Amino acid sequence: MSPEIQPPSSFDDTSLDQAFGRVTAQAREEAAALTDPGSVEAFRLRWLGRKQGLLNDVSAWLKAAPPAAKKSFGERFKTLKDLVEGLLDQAAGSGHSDSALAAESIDITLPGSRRLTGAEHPITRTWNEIVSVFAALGYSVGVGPEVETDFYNFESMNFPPGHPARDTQDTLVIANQERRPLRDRLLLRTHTSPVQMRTMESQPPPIRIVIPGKVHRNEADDATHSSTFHQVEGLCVDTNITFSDLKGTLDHAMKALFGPSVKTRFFPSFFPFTEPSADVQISCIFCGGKGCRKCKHSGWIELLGCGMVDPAVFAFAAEKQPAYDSKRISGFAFGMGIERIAMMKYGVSDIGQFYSGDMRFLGQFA
Ligand code: FA5
Repeated sequence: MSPEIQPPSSFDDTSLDQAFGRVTAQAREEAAALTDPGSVEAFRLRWLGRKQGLLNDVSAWLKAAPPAAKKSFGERFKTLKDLVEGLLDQAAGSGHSDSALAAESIDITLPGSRRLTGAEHPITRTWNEIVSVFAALGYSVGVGPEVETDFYNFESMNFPPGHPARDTQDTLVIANQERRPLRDRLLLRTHTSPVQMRTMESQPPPIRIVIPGKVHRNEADDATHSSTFHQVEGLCVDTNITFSDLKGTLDHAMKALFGPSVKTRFFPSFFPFTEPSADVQISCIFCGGKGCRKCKHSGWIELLGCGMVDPAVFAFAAEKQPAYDSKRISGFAFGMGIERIAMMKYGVSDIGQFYSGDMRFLGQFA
């Protein structure tokens, strides 16, 4: 028996009241000092613990009680036990006061808060559509760094140092690199084409890969140009790849993206890394080729660049992967602007809207 719990000197009402009064006062005093969950748990064990709780000691007094006193003892014991349990509930915070309950109440008549459904940004959606057209043709997907070396962005793509073709793709250059050799200097990539070289250096032919990504150019923003935009590059290298394969692949891709009635035509062009090179035009999807304001009354819209991989590019790849021998293999590459394609698909007339974050614009794609 705990020394703190003094049994009644006898079992008459006065002695019982005194004994239970002492225990009750002690329980109240201890409960008032409870501050944290640890002390509340200690209080529970001390008073209500199954084997050594103080209430067990109190109930043990009953053994010595004469039969006539058992009823009044039992009533006092029950009152004490209810009190200890009540004190414990209050200390544990389960006994909510009316004001606490009122503060937590919910007005179920108020309208609920609506969670808007998210949607893919139109650039992301177009990016995924283009990639899935090529994935269905067996192309895998590659990535490369946005901060690129001069070597991968220009030199290995057959833009020699000082070549005027570099002027067509001016960009931001990372500062304080004058001590480095030109080929190692870092810049923001101007196109996704450097990933052609990174891919070829890392694996021998055959290759069928599309490379979506962000690119940067030193260009004034206008309705159709942005200094940051997105491209999808494509590269296919194998034995006997011909210009017909290139035409067939891109004709299929344009039909998959814009509908089966779209026609394509290839115009001679120039890129340092392809020979021959071409610009691909599609029949105007707005007027069906009749001529309208959108196609400047030509019936055609220029959409992407392409060509057969230049042997000079294969020569750079062969430094690390000798299998890129232009006498034995050939390939084609293409690069398209995602924004231009999204503008066509969704009838967007100002490229800046894609980056505006304007929910009135973006909400149309939800
Ligand atoms: C290139 O960037 C070549 N690397 C593409 C290529 C790859 C050709 C492989 C041959 C083989 P070009 O500079 O034309 O090419 O850009 C390709 C596409 O990017 C353009 O057709 C256009 O759709 C888009 N584009 C170019 N500049 C911008 C710009 N400032 N804002 C938005 N889109 C642009």
